[in-house]
Amino acid sequence: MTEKITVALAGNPNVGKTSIFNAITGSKQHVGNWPGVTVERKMGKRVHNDVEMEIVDLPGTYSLTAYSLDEIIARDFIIEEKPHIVIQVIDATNLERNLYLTTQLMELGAKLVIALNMTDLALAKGDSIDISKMQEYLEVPVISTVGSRGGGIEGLLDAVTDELRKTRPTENIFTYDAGIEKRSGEIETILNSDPYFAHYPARWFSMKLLEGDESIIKKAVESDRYPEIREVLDKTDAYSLESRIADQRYRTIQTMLRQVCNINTNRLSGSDMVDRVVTNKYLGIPIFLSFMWAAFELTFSFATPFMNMIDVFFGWLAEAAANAISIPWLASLVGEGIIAGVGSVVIFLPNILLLFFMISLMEDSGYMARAAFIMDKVMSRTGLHGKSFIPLVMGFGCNVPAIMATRTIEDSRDRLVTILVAPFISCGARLPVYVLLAGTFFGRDAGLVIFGLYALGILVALLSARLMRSTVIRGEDTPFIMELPSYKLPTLKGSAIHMWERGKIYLKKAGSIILVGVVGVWLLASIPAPGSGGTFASGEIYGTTNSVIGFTGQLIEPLVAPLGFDWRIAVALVFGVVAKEIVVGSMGVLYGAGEDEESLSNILAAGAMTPLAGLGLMVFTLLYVPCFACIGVIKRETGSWKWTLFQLLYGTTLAWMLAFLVFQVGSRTGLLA
Ligand SMILES: Nc1nc2c(ncn2[C@@H]2O[C@H](COP(=O)(O)OP(=O)(O)OP(=O)(O)O)[C@@H](O)[C@H]2O)c(=O)[nH]1
Ligand SMILES: [Mg+2]
Repeated sequence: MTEKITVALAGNPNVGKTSIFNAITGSKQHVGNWPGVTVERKMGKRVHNDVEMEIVDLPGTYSLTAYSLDEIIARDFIIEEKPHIVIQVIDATNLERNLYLTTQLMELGAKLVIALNMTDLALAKGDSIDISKMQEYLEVPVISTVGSRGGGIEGLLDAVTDELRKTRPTENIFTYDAGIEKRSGEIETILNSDPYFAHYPARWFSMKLLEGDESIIKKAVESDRYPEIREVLDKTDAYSLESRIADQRYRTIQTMLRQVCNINTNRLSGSDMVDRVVTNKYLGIPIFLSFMWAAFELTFSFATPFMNMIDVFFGWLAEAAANAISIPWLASLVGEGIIAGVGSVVIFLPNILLLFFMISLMEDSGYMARAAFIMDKVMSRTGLHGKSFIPLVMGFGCNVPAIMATRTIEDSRDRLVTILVAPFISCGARLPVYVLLAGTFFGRDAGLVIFGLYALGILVALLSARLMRSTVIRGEDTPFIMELPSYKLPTLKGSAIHMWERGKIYLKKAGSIILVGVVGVWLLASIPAPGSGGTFASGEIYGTTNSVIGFTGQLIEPLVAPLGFDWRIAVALVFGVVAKEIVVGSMGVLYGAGEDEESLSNILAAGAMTPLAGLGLMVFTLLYVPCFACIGVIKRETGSWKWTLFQLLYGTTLAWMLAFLVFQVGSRTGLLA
């Protein structure tokens, strides 16, 4: 019979835990070169040496004293769920900082196996580490790994099963000065005599109390023995105690490192040299903006030939379907509904692939963390944190993980503001709307217009944060501290996988929710409105105001008429709340993109819409109500319907006002008219 165990992957942020998790379990969880990629625990399975392992990937944490939500998730898993084995992943290029967590895991009495990761980078830097000596010193197995390429994984799993067979617990090799040991001993005696504390190792618990860990003190307060514990704690000055403990841990680590490794310190690394340029006071922001601009220019221009190919394919498909199907309503469903609707969305697949390829390069190289660093100065003036910028940049892909990523923000007000403004960051689902409209109306400037919309999204997010920070969500600003990761050369394979995964999600969405959405629109566009008297899906009904959708669309049209939108756009925007791609899909259905095998873009360019309304529609789509998935995650992460509704109302009002401004200023000045 196979044995079943739980193995947790723990460690500092950005050390390669998820890379190792993926290598062990064959999953494709998100990996990125900045701290705070993983914000919830992820499970996977692997059988090795007849042992069935449930592997748990955890968010990164610097110590077992947790501050932000993601750290609390990691810490609670290790302390409360007590995994059979904890694999601590250590960044070999940053041993001292990483071993600090080791000291605490040892105190906790966890069965430890150390994965000494990024050994390739340590080697390239010229460091040498004596692994067997390190193993001897720490008295736990240390396995050298290269997580990103799956190196050393089998050896790591062997070490896990070996360790399982050993009965002796991991020994705590860390000791402190006599004063601390005496206090700790006194507290341990109290803890050991009270069953209330039996769930936690006494040594670890007492050290945490001495360090002044708030959540541990809270636990202790609930016990009857707390007055006695308090008495011991009061004998020493708590402030000096906390730093004394930290000092002594670092001293032990340094003593060990002196014997175990030889670190090359005199090289100014390539990372440092690049950083001098890209985080430069004057150059930083222009460099960031030009990267972004280049990304959208490429996304647009490079994709065009591929888009044309897809367009030709759907044109052919529509013709073939029209010839093959003789039942009129069915032909209309397939041609004007499904092919026109889904086709109008799938045509943007090349743009989506390119966008995600570019995002992946930014994420894996480590540039993203630099962007956060330079933006911190601008952002601190807006009342947002530099740390908020990473979640915001993640929003370029999708706002849902972006909102999840705010879990790394310690201050709850900072976090709330970031969640509320995150939907203004333009996500991949809005890209089809931009590519369609900018491509139709702005020709060669399309890339620039799209860049402008992304920039507008960032600007609105920052200004809104400023506004909220000084009105509804007031509070102290907290300082920004972030470790800059070293640059890593993104692998073509890694970026290609990332791109393909996102492409798959996009296609799946086109085949599911978008398909259902456009068929819904087609159906409502085919059913005669009450009193119009026509027949289902016939020419005089379909897509006109004699249909149910046209009839109701006309009722809401006055709401958007001041923005230059007609009822078709009003309807497309309503359906777009399900998923933003449906804005384009519904337009395809309602403007009759399937009828004469004409593409939606050509129909719009031929006069179905003015360039000005097109620009307004892009702005409106950027800012109005986010999609259902996003609304759901805002509710879950804020835990409040009130704030969720606030976001929806605020965004939609802003969208309306800005689109109104575009249309009114544009039509009065005659620009773009
Ligand atoms: N050169 C090199 N890069 C690695 C190695 N392991 C991981 N990486 C890279 O390091 C970065 C961080 O990897 P992740 O697996 O996301 O790290 P993590 O520990 O899960 O990070 P958080 O979830 O943010 O705590 C990514 O860019 C990886 O490609 C390694 O052994 N060598
Ligand atoms: Mg991770």
